[in-house]
Amino acid sequence: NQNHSTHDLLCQLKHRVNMTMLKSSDLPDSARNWSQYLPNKDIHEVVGKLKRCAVVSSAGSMKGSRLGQEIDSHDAVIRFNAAPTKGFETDVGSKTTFRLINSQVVTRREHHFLVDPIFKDGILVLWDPGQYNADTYQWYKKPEFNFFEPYRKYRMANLEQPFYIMKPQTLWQLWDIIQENSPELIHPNPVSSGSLGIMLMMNICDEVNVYEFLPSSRRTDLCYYYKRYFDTACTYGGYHPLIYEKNIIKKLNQGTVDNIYKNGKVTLPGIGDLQC
Ligand code: NCC
Repeated sequence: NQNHSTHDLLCQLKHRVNMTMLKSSDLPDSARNWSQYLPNKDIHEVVGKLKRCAVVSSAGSMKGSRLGQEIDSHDAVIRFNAAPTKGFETDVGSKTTFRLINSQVVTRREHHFLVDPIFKDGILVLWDPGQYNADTYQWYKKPEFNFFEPYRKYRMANLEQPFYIMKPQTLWQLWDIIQENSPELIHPNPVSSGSLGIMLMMNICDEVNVYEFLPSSRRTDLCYYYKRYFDTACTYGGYHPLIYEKNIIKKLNQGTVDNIYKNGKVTLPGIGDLQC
């Protein structure tokens, strides 16, 4: 029975994917020089309970969507990495409540993380992929990108802006559930920022509208709405198990197929109050 399995899947996501953020006390004392800047306050406490939230994928198919107003009508909006709003407001809106960034954004020169105004809006959440099954200590000894120093520097200069780091286990907890719900074996590469952002919003909001994660009829090889770069892997996955991530989201959609086709829009329920 379809409803039963959807409810089951939501309960799995609620109970097995830990969306509480990293705290200084999760790390050894030797990490103090940067871990002391981790927020003490739980992210849920900082944002409170939100009703309607929007997740804006960076896909090329956002271009020409004219979804900006609809996106901004939400109580909170999450965007990814260096995706801009300036100059693209008609299609992607201008509100940024959360920005989820991977550790490359913080460490690679080209992003000018410390100075680019793009990052100054909203609550920042950073993630860095550790090895599957690595505990926090192992991850801290061997992160994928060494973000500790840029994190410390950014925090020192912008202490009033909340800036969280995801626990390294969170993405693999989600990966496990994606694997269990997929018909074939998936290579254990990290899930994309998109899926992590959707999960975060489902934990915080009552309703989550996701735009152009499942591509609409505007689907295109253009990777981003903000950059001239063509690669189908951006939409269907190469490194990230994107196609499997997207299949799960499709399963959970409470909106219509027509809305996916026209707006790339999927409506997901919040799981904070879900009874399991
Ligand atoms: O591409 P990226 O993500 O920044 O996109 C954010 C999220 O939007 C969804 N997306 C994007 C493009 C597209 N055509 N379809 C989509 O559905 C995905 O869910 C994606 O996660 C990442 O996941 O962090 C990623 O980051 C980039 C890159 O590191 C950052 O943009 C910073 O430059 C990765 N690209 C590379 O490393 C070259 C990308 O693989 C995933």
